[in-house]
Amino acid sequence: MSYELWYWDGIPGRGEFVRLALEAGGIPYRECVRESPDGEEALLADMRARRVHPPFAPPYLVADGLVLAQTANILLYLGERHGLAPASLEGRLWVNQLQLTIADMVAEAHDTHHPISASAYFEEQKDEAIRRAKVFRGERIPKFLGYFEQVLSGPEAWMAGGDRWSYADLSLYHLVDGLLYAFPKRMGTVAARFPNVMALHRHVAALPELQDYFSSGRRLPFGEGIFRRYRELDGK
Ligand SMILES: N[C@@H](CCC(=O)N[C@@H](CS)C(=O)NCC(=O)O)C(=O)O
Repeated sequence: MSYELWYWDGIPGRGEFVRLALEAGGIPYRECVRESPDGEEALLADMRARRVHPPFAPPYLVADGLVLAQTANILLYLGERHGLAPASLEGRLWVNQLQLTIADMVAEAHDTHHPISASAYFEEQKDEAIRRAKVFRGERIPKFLGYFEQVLSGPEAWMAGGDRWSYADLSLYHLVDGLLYAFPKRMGTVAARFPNVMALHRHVAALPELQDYFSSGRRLPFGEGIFRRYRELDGK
C-alpha cells in the first residue's frame, strides 16, 4: 500500500510535517501533485471531486479508504497506525497536543509576512507585517520556544519521553528549522536560551531514518512558503 499525499508543489509548507513522518517512518507514499502532468490543477480538481469528508485545504492524505486533512489529524492517524507516537491514549493525546501547539506557532509565523490577507502581496501589507513580526520576534518566539524547552527539560531527549522520537519531535525540528531560516538574526540572539530545543533540532537532523531523505533532493528548500526571509521582518 502507498499513501497519496496531496500538497502544493515547490514549497515545504505544511506538507513537510507529513513528509517527515512518512519518511522517518519508512512509509511509502506518492507526491500526487509532483507526479501529475497537470501539477497543481490536479490538486484543485481532486479537492473539487471529493464528496466524502472533503478537505478544506491541503495537505491531505488518501489512505486505507480515508481522506484525511488537517496536518495534526493526519499525523495523529500516522502516529497510531505506524507507531510514530506512544501507544497509550494519554501518550497519543499528549503528542497531538504538542502538534497542535506547533501548528499554532506555524500559523503565527505565516502571519508575520501575511498579517492581513494570504491572497494579497507582501508589499501590500508590509507595514502591518513589520508590526506583527516585531511582536512575533519579541514575545511569541520566546514564549513558544520557552514552552518546548520546559517540555524537554526532563532526562529524555524526546518530547514524549522514552527512547524513541515521535512525529511531534520531527515537527518541532522543522519548525525550528523554519525559524532559523526566516529569522536568523533573532534566532542568533535567543537560541542559547533554549538549549534542549536546539539539541532536539540537532538530534532529528542526525536521525539515520532521515538521512536518505535529506540527501535525496525531495526535501524542498524554504522560499515562498510559510517560512520566508524578509530583511524587514527580522531583527535581533
Ligand atoms: N489547519 C490546516 C491549515 C491548512 C492550510 O492552511 N493549508 C494551506 C497551505 S499550507 C492552504 O493551501 N490553505 C488554503 C486556504 O486556507 O484557503 C492544517 O494544519 O493543515
